[in-house]
Amino acid sequence: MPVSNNFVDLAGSWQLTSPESDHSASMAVPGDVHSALHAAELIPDPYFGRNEEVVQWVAKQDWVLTRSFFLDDISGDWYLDVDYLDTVATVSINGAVVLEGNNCFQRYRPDVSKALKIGENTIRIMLHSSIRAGAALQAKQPFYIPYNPGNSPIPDGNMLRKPQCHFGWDWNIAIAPLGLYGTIALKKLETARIEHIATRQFHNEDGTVDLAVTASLFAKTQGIAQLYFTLGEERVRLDVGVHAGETPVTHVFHIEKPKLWWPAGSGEQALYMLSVELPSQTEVRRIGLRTVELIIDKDEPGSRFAFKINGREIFCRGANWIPADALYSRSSPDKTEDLLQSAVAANMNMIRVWGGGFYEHDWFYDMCDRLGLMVWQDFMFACNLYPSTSDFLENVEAEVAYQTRRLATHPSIVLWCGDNELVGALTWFEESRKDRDRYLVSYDRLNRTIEVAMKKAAPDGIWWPSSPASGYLDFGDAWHADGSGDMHYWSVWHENKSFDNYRTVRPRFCSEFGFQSYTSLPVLKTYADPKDMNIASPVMELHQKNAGGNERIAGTMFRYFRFPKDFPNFVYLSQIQQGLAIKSAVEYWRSLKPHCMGTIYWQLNDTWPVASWSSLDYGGRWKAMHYLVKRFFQPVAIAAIPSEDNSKIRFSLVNDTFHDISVDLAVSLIDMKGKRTSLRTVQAVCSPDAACTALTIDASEVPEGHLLAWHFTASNGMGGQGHFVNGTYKALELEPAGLEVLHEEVEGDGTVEITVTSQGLALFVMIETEIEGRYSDNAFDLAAGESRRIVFTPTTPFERGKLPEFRFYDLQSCQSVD
Ligand code: BMA
Repeated sequence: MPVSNNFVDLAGSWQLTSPESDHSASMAVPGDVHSALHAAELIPDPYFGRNEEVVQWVAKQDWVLTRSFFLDDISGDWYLDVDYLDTVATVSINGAVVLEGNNCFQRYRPDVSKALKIGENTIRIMLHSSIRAGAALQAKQPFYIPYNPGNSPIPDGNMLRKPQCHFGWDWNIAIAPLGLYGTIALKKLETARIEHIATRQFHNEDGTVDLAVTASLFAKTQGIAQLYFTLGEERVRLDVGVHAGETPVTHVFHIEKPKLWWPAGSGEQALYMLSVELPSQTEVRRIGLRTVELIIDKDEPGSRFAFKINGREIFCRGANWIPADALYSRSSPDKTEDLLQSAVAANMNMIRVWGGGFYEHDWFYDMCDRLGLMVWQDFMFACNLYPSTSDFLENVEAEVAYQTRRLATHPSIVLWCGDNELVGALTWFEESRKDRDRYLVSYDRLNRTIEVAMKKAAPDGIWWPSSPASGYLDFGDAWHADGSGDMHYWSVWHENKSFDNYRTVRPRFCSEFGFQSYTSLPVLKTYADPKDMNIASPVMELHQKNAGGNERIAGTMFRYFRFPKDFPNFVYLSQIQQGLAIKSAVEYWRSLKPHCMGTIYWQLNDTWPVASWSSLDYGGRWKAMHYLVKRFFQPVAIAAIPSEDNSKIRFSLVNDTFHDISVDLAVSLIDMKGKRTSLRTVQAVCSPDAACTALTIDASEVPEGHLLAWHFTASNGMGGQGHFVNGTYKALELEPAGLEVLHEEVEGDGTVEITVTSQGLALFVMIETEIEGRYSDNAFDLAAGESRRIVFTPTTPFERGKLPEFRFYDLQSCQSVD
């Protein structure tokens, strides 16, 4: 336990007990109760089999956390510093209540001086059952506030300021976790403490930047605090007179030759180290100098929706982020960094921190700053209706003020968005359909509270009312109207439309659209026994949280493919199908640039092993789709896009770079034996930051029994290949590919080189092994006689001489029983 004369870190081992059952275990804090009970073997692994059902009792009762600590000096003022306390909690020290917490998204700093004593002290946190607390709050509402049972099988989560997906979601386990996921420390208040740091950037006409840094100092009484501001080499000391309450102190740094921060793929991620110090406290922030604008100028179909960074419009390529794990104790900065790196490795430059999870930890945004991932930051409200009573709104106001101030210095955050889908939710419940006025006014009170608090805390931040939203004070259907704002386009998945249907809309910015797949076989094996490996087994159904999801996956397969021969191939094909769905959308929408300026698919990651819309498995493996994402998000990309009547095929060339690009494109035909015949070669030029048509061909040029294929190289070194089937894959009389595989362990670096050669046509060749790691490419095509050398880099190097077993899938063998 790190102790100094002004600081006691209370993280570490606590005792967990329940006043309602005689369970007792030790719990690592920060951590969650379920993980502690599992570690103590009091509950089975909640993620395995049908254990979700077995552990339901945990959240139905209260839990108590206790520990002791020693103090030999209690002079002066002491406060408890707590954040990520989940959620309705009573904290007492030596029997005296010091805090009643009710918001997992607030930081609490109660004065505890009077509760302390010299010698041994005891701190106790009573975590009240969220299920009971939610029900009690619902009963007190002046009118019923509906929540979405389709997402949340555990009721009344909308009453509580904690991650909404804790109550279940259409991809999450429903176990209502509880615990403490952040800091818990006792600190002595010496003269003053730094409460917040805010920065404002002024980018001057002459190219210089003024960075105004404001530190808010909190004090209990008058005094003089020695404050240092340091930016790079420049360090200034200010002796500041503080008074009781908060005293803001500002220093302006003038930066003569600023290095700008850019999103990944558009330039460097230059970061300046800023520190603000008091003798007893040092706060460090990494500052990226950049300007952000959201362009929403009116135009013919409605209005634009484009992010401009440092004066340049940037097409946003990305995915939605949900919490890294359903249980906090199973997450770690390393695991999260791996997921975010996978986003960047797949050519993303933006993630959306979706409103049903957490405001993530500081280190999460530090990673985004470093990696160049722009963050669309939702406030944490999703898919429910919410109270608008004054106590609720006051709580929200404090939360928004705190979170905005905590996060606003991060260059990665480019947008603050009020919520996820709260406007649409007004149409989902009988109560709000019957009395839309009441619920819309209630919504507006909440939304307005968030907006005002956000703008006060970060006057330069960009506010967007909701996702999706057609515009400011526009409560229209942003699911189907594509003229303005951001769109959530779910007709293909939730309304069972064909993949072509993505080409019937022209979004300005699509911030959600998705298609499900099964999680990869090695991950399935972590929760299912061999007997459960059947798409309709109870275990598979429990690990599918979207009603009808398994049917949708299988039903879509019937439409496009011949049915796979066994369960592993069903899993494989579900991932190829998912990739093709999202590829259809992204390729078309990117080709509409600058009409469309962003595609953020649903969803990057998983919180536990489950069938879902994610492109990364729980644990971080790349599903087949993620390899496709890397290709269709490449800054310079070519796509074959059929016309509405399928009579023409247009090769669109997208250029997200700031330079002219010329591309050599070779288009060929491939027959079912894999024989390639050249059809056309063209050179096309695309101006900076644009999309154009490189070539259009008549569909009649592709004879029956042939695929259209192409490869290209671009003047900036990028390149790629692809194929296009005019019709469905199931109509193709594919012949066995005759794959030959050679693998070699590479001396020294722990990687494996795999060379795959095909005698015939092989589509979507996918390599898989039980060992975690990344392939240099996967889900690729081979024509007859072609080879590919793939490098497999295991996450942890395996023992020399013990090559793992690799499995190979391809479309033909997946569908044929021979
Ligand atoms: C969107 C999201 C989530 C959900 C997803 C899939 O609307 O905002 O609520 O998980 O759809 O249904």
